[in-house]
Amino acid sequence: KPKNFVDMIHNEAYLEPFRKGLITNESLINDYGRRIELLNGMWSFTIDPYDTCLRGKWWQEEDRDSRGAFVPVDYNFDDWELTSVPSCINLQKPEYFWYEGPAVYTREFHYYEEVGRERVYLKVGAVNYEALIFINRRFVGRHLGGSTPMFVDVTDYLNKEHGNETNRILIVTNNDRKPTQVPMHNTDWFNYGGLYRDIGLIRLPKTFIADSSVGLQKGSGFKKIDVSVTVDGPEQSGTAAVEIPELGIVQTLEVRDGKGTLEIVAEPELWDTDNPKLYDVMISYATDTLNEKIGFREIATSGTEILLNGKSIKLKGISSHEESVVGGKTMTEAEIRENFALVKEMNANYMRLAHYPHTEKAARIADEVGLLLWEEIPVYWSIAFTNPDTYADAENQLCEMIKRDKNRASVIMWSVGNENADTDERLVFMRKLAEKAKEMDPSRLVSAACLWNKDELRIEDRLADSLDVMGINEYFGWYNPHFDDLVTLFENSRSGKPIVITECGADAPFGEHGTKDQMWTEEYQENVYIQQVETMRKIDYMAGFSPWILYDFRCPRRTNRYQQSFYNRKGLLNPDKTQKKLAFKILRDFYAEWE
Ligand code: GCB
Repeated sequence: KPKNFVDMIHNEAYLEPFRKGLITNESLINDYGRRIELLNGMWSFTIDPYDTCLRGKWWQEEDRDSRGAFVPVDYNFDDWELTSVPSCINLQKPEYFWYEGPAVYTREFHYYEEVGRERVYLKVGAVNYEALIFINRRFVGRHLGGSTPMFVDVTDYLNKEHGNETNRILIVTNNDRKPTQVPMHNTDWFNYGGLYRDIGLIRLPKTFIADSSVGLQKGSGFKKIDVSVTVDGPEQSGTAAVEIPELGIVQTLEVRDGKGTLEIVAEPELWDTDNPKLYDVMISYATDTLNEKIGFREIATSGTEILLNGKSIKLKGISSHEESVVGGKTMTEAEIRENFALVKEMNANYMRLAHYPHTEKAARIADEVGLLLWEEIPVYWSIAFTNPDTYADAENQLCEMIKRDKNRASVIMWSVGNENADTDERLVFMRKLAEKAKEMDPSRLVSAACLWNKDELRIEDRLADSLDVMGINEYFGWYNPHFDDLVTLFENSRSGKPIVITECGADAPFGEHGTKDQMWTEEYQENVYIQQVETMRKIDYMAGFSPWILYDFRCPRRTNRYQQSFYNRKGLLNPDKTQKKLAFKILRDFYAEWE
C-alpha cells in the first residue's frame, strides 16, 4: 500500500513486484474433458490508462476510513461499469474502439469446498497480452502471451468457509504493443484487448492427471497406440488405468516419479477428413479420471508429399484470423462452426489458423467435423530476435499451444513463425523453436510461413533445414505485379520437401465491380485467383494451398478510406460472411478437381 499520496503518484516502481520474469503455466494445461465452473458473466470493469490500480494497490482493498469508504477515497469497484466476460474491450463501447493499455476486471464469487476435490485451478482462457491475477488481496501470478491459456493453482488463495464469505478476483489486463513482445508492436491485424475467452475454476483431487498424450504411434503401421501420463500431487507412484471401450481396451500403466507410458496394440478405425472417427478414452489414476475423445491418425512426409494415414494428400485450404465482427477475438462455437462449414463448402480439407493460437474450441470442433489444422505462434515479421526474454516468451507460447492441443487429431502442423527475414539472428531464434516443437511433439510436422529469394526468384530460406514442410507467402498479382514471376519461382525451386503456399491473394471490397485489370475490384481479385490456380496445376511438388484469407478482417494499418476503412479486404467473403466474392467460386472449383 502506498504510504502517502505523493508516493502513489510519483513512485514508478509500482510494477516491480509483478515483473519478476515470465511466469509460465503450472503442470495442468490440457483441460479437455474437465468440468469447468465458469466465472464468465458480468464483472466490474474499468479501463485504467494511468495504471492507477497497480500504483494505488487497489487490489489490496486494505483500508476503509471512518466513513466506511475505501482508501484511497475515490475508488469503489461497485461503482464501476459492468462488462460481460468474455469479451473484447474495444467492442464494448464506441469510445473504447482504439483503446490499448491497462484495464481492470473484478468480481466476487462463492466457493464451497468439495470433499475429494480440494485442489482448485483457475483457468484464464486468454488475455491479450499481459494478465496479472489477484485473489483475495494477494498476487497469484502473471501470464504473458495473448492467445494461450493460463492455469494456476489457487487452492491456497480461496476462502473455503461454508459461510457467506466471498472471494474477490481482480485481473489487470494490458494489451499495450511493445517491440519486445510476440507479436511485436507492428502487425497486420487488430489488437483487441481484454479477458476474451472463458475463465473458470477446475476442481481436482489432491493427486490428479496433469497431462496425458494419446495417439497412434508413428511408423507402427497404424497398429499401436502410445499413451503417456504425468501426475501431480503427493501420490507420485502407482498404477493408472487406460480404457477405450469401443476397442475393448482396458490396460494398466505404471507411474513412477509422476510419469508413465504405455504402448497398446490395437487397430483403431483411422480418423480422416471424410471419416472423423473419435474414440472415448478414459484415463484414471488415484481418484482422478480424465475423459477424452481421441482420433487416431498419422501425419508424415515422404519427399515432396504430405501423407495422412500413409496416403498422399493435398492440403486444400484457406487461412483465417480468429475474428468476428461482433465479438472480435471472442468467437462463439456457432461462429467457428460457420467458418468450418464455409471451408467444407469450398471443397477444402484444411485451414491455416493464422497468426497465433486460436481458441482450443477450434481444434475440438475440427476433430469432430474432419478438418486438418495448421496452428501457429505469433513470431511475426521483425521480432526482437536477439532478446532472450522475447525468446522465452515465444517458446512459452509454443509450449502452451502444443500442450493444449497435442491430443487433437485435426492439428497436423505447428508453425514457428511468419514472414521473418532470413537473418542470422532469426535463424538461431526460429531454429531453436522448431527444435523445441519437434522435441515436444515428434508426431506432427513443423513448418513456418517463409519469404523467398526475390532477387533470384527462388524458394530459399536457411530455416528450411529445420522444417518438415516449407510454407511460402507470395502475392503475385498484388504486391508483385508480374504473374509470370510465379512460374519462374516455381521452376527455379526444385524442392526436396513438401511446399505449401501459405498465402497469396488480392484486396477487393465486396460489391466493387470493374474489369479484371482494375485493382480493388472483385474481378481483379478473381483474376488473381484464376492465374494462381492455373500455375498451381502445373506444379507437381505443391503439397498444399491456403490463400489469404477466408473473410475480411479489421486492421488499423489499412487506412484507405474507400476500399479499406480499416479492413484488410483480401477475404473471399465480406467481414460478416454474408456475401461471397467472385474468387470464392474459383477456389471452390479448383479444389473440386485438384489431386
Ligand atoms: C502477409 C501477412 C499477413 C497480411 C498479408 C497482407 O504476408 O502474413 O498477415 O495480412 O500479407 O494482406 O498483406
